[in-house]
Amino acid sequence: MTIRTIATEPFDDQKPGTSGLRKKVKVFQRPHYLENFVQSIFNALEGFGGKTLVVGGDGRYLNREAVQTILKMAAAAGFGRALVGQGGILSTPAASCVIRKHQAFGGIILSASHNPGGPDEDFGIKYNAANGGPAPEKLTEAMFAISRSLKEYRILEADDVDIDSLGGGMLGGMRVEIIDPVDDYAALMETLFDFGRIRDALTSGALSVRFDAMHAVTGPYAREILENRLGAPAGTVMNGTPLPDFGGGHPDPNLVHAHDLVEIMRGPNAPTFGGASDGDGDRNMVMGRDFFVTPSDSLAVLAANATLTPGYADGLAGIARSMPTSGAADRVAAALGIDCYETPTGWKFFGNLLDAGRATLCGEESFGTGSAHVREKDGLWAVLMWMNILAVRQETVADIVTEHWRKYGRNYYSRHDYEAVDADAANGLMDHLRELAPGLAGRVFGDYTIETVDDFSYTDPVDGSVATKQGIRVLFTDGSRVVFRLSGTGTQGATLRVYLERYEQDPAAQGQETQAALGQLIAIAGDLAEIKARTGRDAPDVIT
Ligand code: VG1
Ligand code: CO
Repeated sequence: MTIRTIATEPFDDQKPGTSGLRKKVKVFQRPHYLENFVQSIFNALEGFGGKTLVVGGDGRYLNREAVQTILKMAAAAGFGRALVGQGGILSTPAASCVIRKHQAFGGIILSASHNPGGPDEDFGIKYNAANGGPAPEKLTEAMFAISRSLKEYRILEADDVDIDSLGGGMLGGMRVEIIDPVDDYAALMETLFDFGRIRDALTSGALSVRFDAMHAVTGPYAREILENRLGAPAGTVMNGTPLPDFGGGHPDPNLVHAHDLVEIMRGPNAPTFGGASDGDGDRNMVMGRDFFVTPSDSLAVLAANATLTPGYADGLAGIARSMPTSGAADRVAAALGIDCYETPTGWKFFGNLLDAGRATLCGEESFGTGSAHVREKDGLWAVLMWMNILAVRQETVADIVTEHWRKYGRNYYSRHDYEAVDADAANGLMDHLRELAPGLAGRVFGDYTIETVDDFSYTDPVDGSVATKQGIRVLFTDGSRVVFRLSGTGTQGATLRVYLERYEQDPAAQGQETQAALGQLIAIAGDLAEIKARTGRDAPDVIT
């Protein structure tokens, strides 16, 4: 087998976003496009000779072909061993788990997460470091810089590897091991949660569950853990076979896209608990009977109840949440007397806090929750933590959450997304807000008075790195907020995200419908940013 050096031309658009490089499949299918980016990853790394690389993805269209290319390039680059999920499958949290457990140098995960899959949809690739977490910005910037002047890549000339059969073999000088994608992850979950207690609750009927894998990667994980290990009845996991196009849907667990589950949870004979996860298994949505839990509230409730689960029985070191996530968790942290960190959007900003032992639980409003057990957000982990808490407390989800509000207050919260907006219009809207910002303090809008307006910037308390322009925050005197940000994961035009939050301490006023409770703030956001005039949109595409 020979290593070939292929001459190539650089691309100028291989800049990783919030979570890796995401483009249309057709872009990744351009000659050399994938290879160039993989070589840029390797060129940005040092000292991996003879070390282990983990490779897997969410099973979407192009996953299998990309795995083959990456293996041949990893062998050419000098990796000593590759661990590959059988069939090319590894959920994002499972990849993080495997990297850590097997002390790999790093891993490449193939996914565009909750974005649709298929020949005309999205593909993505991201690099995770030895701690199992997303490459920090310094590294993704180095990859991007390299990609802009790359002149050649190296690839082993070899037959494709059989990635469907467990076992090992050599690919040039690199050993390839095909591993069960679920084993290591399921074993880790057993160390964190009381499987016996959850099994008893499921058997007695105190707890009943449906899990929607949305035709994406968590199907095999949820079947093994919920049905085989915890004894939930067959059929508990729905849409459980990963499909290259996710059955044509958006594998995004929210009230809009996880409609199969939502219908069941709102229907007659609903189970006591429902969960769903996204394309690559790192997001989660949780519901009780006819009761939706916002991701921000979920983080707060998990934090407040963490000591009921074996993995967190000794308490939490701290909590971290992304800036747009509601402040519900901050109130729990204050009550527990632990630190709460506010980071920019994207899981990569939690890595240092987790590595340094400063935070134990982390969360994002975008249906992402996780802990120090891996370095990614983890959908099934959140579902299992809820199940463990429900098995112990034996109360309904609705009762647990409304009691939480009574104790800590309720943070009414919603995100409005305007998708595939003209990029210039979206950037113009953000510039307009930046221009307005200095003159806004003290302005009164209905019941609300603006306290300050800023563009969020973050200094990492561990390594001192600084991230600027992370979202425009309009902060009101009563603690309410509106945040404006442009998405860093879209593949078409720009997506404007408007985050709205209002705090309500009075239990008598905690039962309002969310959009109604936020009505004034929604109107203020629209006026300030001139959303309709600038985007041409009357209403958001997705409200979560
Ligand atoms: C979105 C979410 C962010 C999340 C990111 C990756 O990013 O808002 O919270 O970390 O997706 O999640 P953006 O830049 O589009 O707002 V996933 O499950 O898509 O990897
Ligand atoms: Co995801």
